[in-house]
Amino acid sequence: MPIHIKAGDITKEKACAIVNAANRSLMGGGGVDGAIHRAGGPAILAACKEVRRTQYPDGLPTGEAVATTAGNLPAQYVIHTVGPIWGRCGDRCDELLANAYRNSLKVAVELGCDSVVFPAISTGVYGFPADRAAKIAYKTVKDFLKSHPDMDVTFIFHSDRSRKVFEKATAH
Ligand code: AR6
Repeated sequence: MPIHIKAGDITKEKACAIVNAANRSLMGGGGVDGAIHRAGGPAILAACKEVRRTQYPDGLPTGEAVATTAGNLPAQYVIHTVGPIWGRCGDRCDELLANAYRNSLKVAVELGCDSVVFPAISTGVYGFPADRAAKIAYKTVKDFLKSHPDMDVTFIFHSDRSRKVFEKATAH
């Protein structure tokens, strides 16, 4: 099963789709969201505004996912998803994080993509414990790939330290 784990900058990835850890507004922000909008240029924000106008006037619900152009990025698409905010997700934190991964993969399939790169959704500004998030992310992707064995998934981490946390939590 093609699951890759690496450290690096998601904006440099040439996959069919990269996933953005966005917020409900889809209007950009800090962290990986800020990096994607900066590197991809204004076409991404324009597409997000269109998504808000036509599909999600109240914002993208937590755990859902939607695709836009990747603008100037080497990827073809950005799949925006919203992870749960640790401390505000009650007893649904794990389920909502799993939804964010699963729904992103479903969107990738709809786009006809065979490669997707994920950042560590919710583990930055949103404060989800990294080791707990790693277990959920890995299990959700592994389960999804059972029915989509040709999909190539990469988990990318901004540092070697966070890559190692993921590897330890998932016993790689
Ligand atoms: N490439 C790969 N990973 C990155 C990059 C990058 N260029 N930049 C950061 N990370 P975060 P969240 C890692 O905070 O917790 C934004 O303001 C980072 O080290 O980006 O889901 C949004 O607009 C961390 O491990 O996302 C939302 O408001 C991981 O990406 C909010 O933050 C996720 O951290 C979302 O918070």
